[in-house]
Amino acid sequence: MSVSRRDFLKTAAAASALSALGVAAKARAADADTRWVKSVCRYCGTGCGLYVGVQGGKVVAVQGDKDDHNAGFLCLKGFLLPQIMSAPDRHLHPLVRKGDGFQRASWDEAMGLVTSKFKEAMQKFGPDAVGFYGSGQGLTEESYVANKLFKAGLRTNNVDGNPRLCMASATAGYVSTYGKDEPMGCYEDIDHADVFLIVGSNTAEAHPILFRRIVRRKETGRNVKVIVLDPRRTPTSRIADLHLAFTPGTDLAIMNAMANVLFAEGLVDDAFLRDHVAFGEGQEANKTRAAYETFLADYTPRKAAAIAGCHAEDIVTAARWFGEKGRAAMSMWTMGLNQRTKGVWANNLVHNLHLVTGKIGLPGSTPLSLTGQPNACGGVRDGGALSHLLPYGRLVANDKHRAEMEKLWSVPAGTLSPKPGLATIDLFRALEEGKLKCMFVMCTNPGQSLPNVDRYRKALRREGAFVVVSEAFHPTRTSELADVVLPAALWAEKEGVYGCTERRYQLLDRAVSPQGEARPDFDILCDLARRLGHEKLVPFKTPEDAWSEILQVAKGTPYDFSGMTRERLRESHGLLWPMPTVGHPGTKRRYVRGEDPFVPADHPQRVKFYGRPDGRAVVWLRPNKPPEEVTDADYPMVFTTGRVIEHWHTGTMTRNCQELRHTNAEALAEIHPQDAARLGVQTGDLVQITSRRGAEKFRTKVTDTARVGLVFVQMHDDQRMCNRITNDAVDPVSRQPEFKICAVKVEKA
Ligand SMILES: Nc1nc2c(c(=O)[nH]1)N[C@H]1C(S)=C(S)[C@@H](COP(=O)(O)OP(=O)(O)OC[C@H]3O[C@@H](n4cnc5c(=O)[nH]c(N)nc54)[C@H](O)[C@@H]3O)O[C@H]1N2
Ligand SMILES: Nc1nc2c(c(=O)[nH]1)N[C@H]1C(S)=C(S)[C@@H](COP(=O)(O)OP(=O)(O)OC[C@H]3O[C@@H](n4cnc5c(=O)[nH]c(N)nc54)[C@H](O)[C@@H]3O)O[C@H]1N2
Ligand code: SF4
Ligand SMILES: [Mo]
Repeated sequence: MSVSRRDFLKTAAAASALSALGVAAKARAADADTRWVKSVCRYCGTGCGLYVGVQGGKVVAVQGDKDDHNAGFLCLKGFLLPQIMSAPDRHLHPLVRKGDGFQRASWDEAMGLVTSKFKEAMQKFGPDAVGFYGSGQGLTEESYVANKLFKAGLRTNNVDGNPRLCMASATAGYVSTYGKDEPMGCYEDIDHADVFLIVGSNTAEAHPILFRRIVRRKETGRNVKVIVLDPRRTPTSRIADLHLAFTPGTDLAIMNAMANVLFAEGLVDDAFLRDHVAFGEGQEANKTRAAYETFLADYTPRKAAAIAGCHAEDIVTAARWFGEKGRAAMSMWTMGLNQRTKGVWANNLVHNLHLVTGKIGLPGSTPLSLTGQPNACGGVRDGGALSHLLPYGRLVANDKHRAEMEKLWSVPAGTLSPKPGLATIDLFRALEEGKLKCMFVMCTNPGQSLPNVDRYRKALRREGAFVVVSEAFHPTRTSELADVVLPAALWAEKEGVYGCTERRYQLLDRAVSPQGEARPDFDILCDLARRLGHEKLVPFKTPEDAWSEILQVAKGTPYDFSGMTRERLRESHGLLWPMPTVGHPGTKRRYVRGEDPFVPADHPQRVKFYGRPDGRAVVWLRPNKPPEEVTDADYPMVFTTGRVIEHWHTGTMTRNCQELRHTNAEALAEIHPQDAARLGVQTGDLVQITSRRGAEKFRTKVTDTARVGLVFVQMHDDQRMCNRITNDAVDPVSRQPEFKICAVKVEKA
């Protein structure tokens, strides 16, 4: 079962070569005249520090920052960032729709039109007739201004964004288990872990530089084990000592069965359970440990294996490795858990494993949810730019929190609406129904990335709907549907803060001027605020002005990063909150005495889960439940979607790199040889995949990385769009859609 040392070294070398380019790697164009500006990678939530090389006012190169967590390494996408800056489809002038086409307009004309449409809609139909749809790729200052303008200025909570498609279940998982969002651990824990539980994460392709760090730990540590829970064989599972493959959507049974084994074999930490844990069901933390053990009795490894289509012995092995006393266990997960109608429950079940074993808050022992986008944590989750949130852990529905924000924002009491706004899918459904009249879309491409996308593409073009898109490229699958397309400055052309997976905040300095007439999203939002009469609410001249206010808004909250002044951010290579004073070193491990400033130095125990009033984290009794759509005679196969290493989401950026454009850019239907034989298709043949919602054609790739009965298609292709097929059913708590599972039929086309 365990990979031999020789095999491991071979696959590890291959994986590293694919994923990580070394410190010496610099783009060709760099030379002695190159000026280097400190920044952060534009792409994933790993948040690699880098330097942008500038010559003659142009970005010509990047190189990894040796002093940042990535130790100078970058993956291919990061390394090729310079190429996207002056791509032929860079969007450089405002455009306004004229019939089926667009006409060039001045900024004043375009913004004038936006202002009058928004004003008219609000006057006629009230504040909830408008909405903002943002992104975990915007800068913190941008998300902050949008959130403040719409919630406190326009007085609607219809502010949401693509983190709803991405991290909402992780957020709700952390909040329900610990009372507050965001991981307690850090990247450094990777260097101390003895066992990794990687569940629903293809780390090798989606977080390559973190994967490199896991590989290094496995190479250098003693008897380090990697367990991968993924229905497919992936580049990540190649380094696994145990790859547990199963029917998609059944891992809740597997994780409950792992907990069952931990209790049965005496691998739980009784003192930790007594001192730090509460038990709960539904929404209430009012159960006992005995009730939990009774609940688990139903999840024997044998029963779970029958549900999941895996081997019972593998579940037992996974539990034993995870639970072995004295060894540090670290879990990592991403969309395989979050993009599910039971996504929050799946998150709770990962936390349960750490809580029952007490493997939490120790070096190498932590549940670390990997964040997708570079600033989903910092800008949107922390900053509260979702429809139910206010900045830094505050809630729209909480009277005290609204009153606090009204005071901080100097607006009259009662300004903020107590009614949570619409979450992503509901927001687009309101557009479809004609209840939402105007939508501002910034730094995201919903016309390609939403599930059941044709439905929402129609909504975006609905008669009477007015859609503004701020975009760095045009046309995209969203901008082609818009009424106004504003040219956005891109990455190195603007300044602001990104916050990545491990609560690490970093400053991206502006390296070059925006091209054409492009403007930073920050400037666009401040201009919109002025035109809508909210210049007092949004008086900022620079992102730095907004940052000063953000420090005040975060002060005194569990996020407190008052010590992260612009100067400190500029000098540092990333700072981890909480960091309540300028002299504070930052916090690697939250909730831990001696590390977290909010745990008193004389606290009698090593951890304090202060996010909840009783200071306990909750072990939730979460039963196994099937996905929203299961296979049947008409739709006999499971359809799942995800990423490949070379491309980023809707491809607008990575398709603009020569080296990436022709690499893995076409979405293929990955089908197991047995299914291919049954369907009579071979690699290269065209198949049509149909769900209850829609259909798309793909060329086939016959591969045994697929599971029998499962089709995988990547999400990056703007021509063959997998989202015509995917399911827009959402988790009832997190409102995150089930991109990962739906039922389809596959036919030779
Ligand atoms: N190259 C690249 N990297 C990226 C991105 C990108 O676009 N390109 N995007 C970034 C973003 S925003 C995100 S959110 C992350 C996503 O990062 P990941 O979540 O790691 O990537 P995905 O490919 O979406 O899905 C991960 C795995 O979930 C598995 N899966 C499917 N169904 C199930 C299930 O029922 N249970 C379990 N346990 N697993 C299941 C799939 O087989 C797949 O291998 O990547 C980030 N990094
Ligand atoms: N089938 C399927 N669909 C999925 C997923 C999946 O796993 N499967 N994953 C979901 C997840 S996790 C995510 S995060 C979403 C991502 O979905 P999107 O956010 O829609 O995808 P991106 O391609 O990242 O879109 C970012 C857009 O912003 C533009 N842009 C780049 N920089 C700037 C800037 O500075 N300012 C402005 N204004 N624009 C800029 C880019 O050109 C691009 O069009 O997709 C979701 N959709
Ligand atoms: S791992 Fe992520 S952040 Fe790091 S270079 Fe690659 S895409 Fe950029
Ligand atoms: Mo994401």
